[in-house]
Amino acid sequence: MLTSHQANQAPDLVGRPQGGCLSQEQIDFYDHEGYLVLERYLGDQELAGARDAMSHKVDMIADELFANGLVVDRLEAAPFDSRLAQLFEGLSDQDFLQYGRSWRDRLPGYFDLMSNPKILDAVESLIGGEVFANPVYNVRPKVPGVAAGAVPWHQDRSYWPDANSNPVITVWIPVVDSTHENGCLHVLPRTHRTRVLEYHAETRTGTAYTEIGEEQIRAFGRRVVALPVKAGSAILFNDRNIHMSTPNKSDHVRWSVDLRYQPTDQDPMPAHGAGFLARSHKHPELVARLEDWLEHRPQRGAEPVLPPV
Ligand SMILES: O=C(O)CCC(=O)C(=O)O
Repeated sequence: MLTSHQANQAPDLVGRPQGGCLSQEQIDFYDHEGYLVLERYLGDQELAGARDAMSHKVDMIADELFANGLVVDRLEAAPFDSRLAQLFEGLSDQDFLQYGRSWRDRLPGYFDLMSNPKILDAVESLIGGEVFANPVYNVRPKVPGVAAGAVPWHQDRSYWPDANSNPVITVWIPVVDSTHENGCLHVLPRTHRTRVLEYHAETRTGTAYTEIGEEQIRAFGRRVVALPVKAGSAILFNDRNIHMSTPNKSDHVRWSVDLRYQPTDQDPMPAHGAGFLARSHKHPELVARLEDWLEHRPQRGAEPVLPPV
């Protein structure tokens, strides 16, 4: 089924407030190319909470696979980056997809990462200091041999075509080194101000990822940029930037998260879950704490709801 949507042109690059940590050169690169790589932006300590949350989920999956007789060993001593791959070796894509192509569990480590001041500083440079964490964030275990690991060409906006939120900025962070072999991110530069292109749901992976046809990609006549980056790097792009990732041909899992942020005066997209107020210079007292997020409250305390700014 083909669908087509038009999105408004991007106001994200107009009248951007001062603040944040990016240099003018970095902002100019983002404005021009539609993405920005911050190499080794976060250290091991800053990733530790998310990594623990991922390990916790793998423990739960290992227990379930073991209980269902699908594995004979929980592989508790296996390294973080290969345990999930080893658990699913010999199992089917369907076995893997029972757990979802990506995860959105409410585990404290993910909240810590989404609230990381360095991430918010970078985002503030692009959209100002009133920052809402969009409900769509994904923890991605890209497991070798699982077709759902490779994400076809798409614009994130094709997942929320009717939302009135603009811009939504993705901050994509690998928790292990992301390489050509394990399926790094690829972008089509200078597509960030493009309208939302025609797309369809692909039928190869069992996930119905949204996909832009190859002819449309070729029509841009643009060189694809592969972005292999070290663990803890951050890749920023908006929800009209066209991107994809390749299959994992390594023997380990390419763990990553994609976090999303937008200005607070935009549609909070409740149909996708509860996001949260991550930073506010105007209302710092309302910034959500862990307990708010765990209770699906978008801001500190129960009432009133997030005020428009
Ligand atoms: O992590 C990947 O492989 C793809 C990520 C992606 O498509 C996204 O963050 O929108």
